[in-house]
Amino acid sequence: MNKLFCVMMVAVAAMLLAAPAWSIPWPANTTVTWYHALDDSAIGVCPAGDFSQLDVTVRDQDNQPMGGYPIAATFSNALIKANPGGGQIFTGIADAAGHVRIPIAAGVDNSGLVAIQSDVTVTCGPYTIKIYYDLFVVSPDYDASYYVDAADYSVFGSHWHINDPTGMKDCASDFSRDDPRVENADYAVFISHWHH
Ligand SMILES: [Ca+2]
Ligand SMILES: [Ca+2]
Repeated sequence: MNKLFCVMMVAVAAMLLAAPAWSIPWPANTTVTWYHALDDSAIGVCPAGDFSQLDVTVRDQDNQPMGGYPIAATFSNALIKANPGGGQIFTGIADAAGHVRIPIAAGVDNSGLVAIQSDVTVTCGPYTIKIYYDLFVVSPDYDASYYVDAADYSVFGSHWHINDPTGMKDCASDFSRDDPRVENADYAVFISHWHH
């Protein structure tokens, strides 16, 4: 082994020893929750992004916040349409504390009585940190026109006083979920998003 090679190997070893460990999102130190979910199985989305929002605090293996990292929520169901653009990916950047709250500004192209379902994959850069399966997703913007107006009101009216179709909290207009019927509490939620 020649002398130059030995010197290079020593230099490389020194660099590796000095290099900081990669920071990766650590499941036990990272939290992913829904802010203003309807319940454990359902979220609501609105073109203005002020219905359910994804709340993420990402910390690494040393419990240090991963500030500045891109966070993304990708929905599997193409009937969910982001405002603007119509895609299914919603993004944010973690702040210095590793936290970001991502508005899901979207409509859902579904005028039917039964709510659609979607998987939601949450990533931090290249790392998947959470997957929600078969989440119910409802919206007062039933035609994904990115505006809640009379056309949407007529769909809501067509669901009025109907029970959840299968008794599994899956009606597309059951926004409040305290009562399985579409009733006053659901109307109050719908109208709070009027002209959004
Ligand atoms: Ca609409
Ligand atoms: Ca209800």
